[in-house]
Amino acid sequence: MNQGPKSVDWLDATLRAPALNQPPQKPKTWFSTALSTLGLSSPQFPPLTPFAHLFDGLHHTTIVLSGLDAAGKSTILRNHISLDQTHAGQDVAIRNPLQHFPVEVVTYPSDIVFLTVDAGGSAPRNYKACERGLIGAGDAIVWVVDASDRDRLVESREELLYRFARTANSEEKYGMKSGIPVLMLINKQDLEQAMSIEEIKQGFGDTSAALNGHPWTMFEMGANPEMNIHRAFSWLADRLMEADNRKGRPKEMSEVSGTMNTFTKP
Ligand SMILES: Nc1nc2c(ncn2[C@@H]2O[C@H](COP(=O)(O)OP(=O)(O)OP(=O)(O)O)[C@@H](O)[C@H]2O)c(=O)[nH]1
Ligand SMILES: [Mg+2]
Repeated sequence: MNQGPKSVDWLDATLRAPALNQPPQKPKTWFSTALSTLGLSSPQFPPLTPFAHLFDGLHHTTIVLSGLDAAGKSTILRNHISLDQTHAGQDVAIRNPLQHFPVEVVTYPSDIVFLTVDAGGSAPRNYKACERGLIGAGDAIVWVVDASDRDRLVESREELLYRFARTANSEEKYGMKSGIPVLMLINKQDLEQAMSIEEIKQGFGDTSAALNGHPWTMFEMGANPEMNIHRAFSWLADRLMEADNRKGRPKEMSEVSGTMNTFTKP
């Protein structure tokens, strides 16, 4: 979003610091500068994908993909978000903003950062503290749910609500920025044992109270994951754009506009 440096500057800086799995960039020489001025050197970023174009107009935004382990966060990052169209995830950087808990990060040229954070219920206490720091850096949360994992649906719901219960009841707010959009992605629907969207909705129950004040929606990946993930992230990009616009307007107007709760079936 167009708001310049954030209050969590130390975290922001490390998320954008050189990645653990990538060699440091060579310093620029007069020759390489001259080549790039002439457009003859290879660009630092590959061309944007249709997915990446969904975020045109946004800058300096951090989107956190969270959810239980094995929900499919890394796969979504590599297959849909990454600019590497071979799906090899060449631009997926491993960063270590909080020490001991490396996260995967994809960064677009306009400084839109996507990162994956595990939300395992059995995670050690110090992991939870680190995760809180990462969620606090987010301008949006994407909560990934494994539709084939019937046994852990309730756990996924509880973990999501746990983070938002803090939002409602405490000043600390799980470190989360207020009113950020929440996109629930129902993944792995290609698997035979996957639950139907109706079962998922039932399992999650009424989350409206916990997510009060946050624009949120639930999207299924369905038979055409590519198309549906575009629709889902297009919803998210629109909400982020709206938030940017609201920040630019006088306070009274942003208060009138409020937030909406939707339950979208694409
Ligand atoms: N059938 C199917 N398998 C998937 C899908 N998405 C992910 N998987 C598989 O599920 C497993 C876990 O996926 P990951 O992307 O590693 O999950 P994750 O959420 O990053 O897991 P952690 O890093 O452990 O938190 C892998 O074997 C993936 O290949 C999907 O849409 N359909
Ligand atoms: Mg992963």
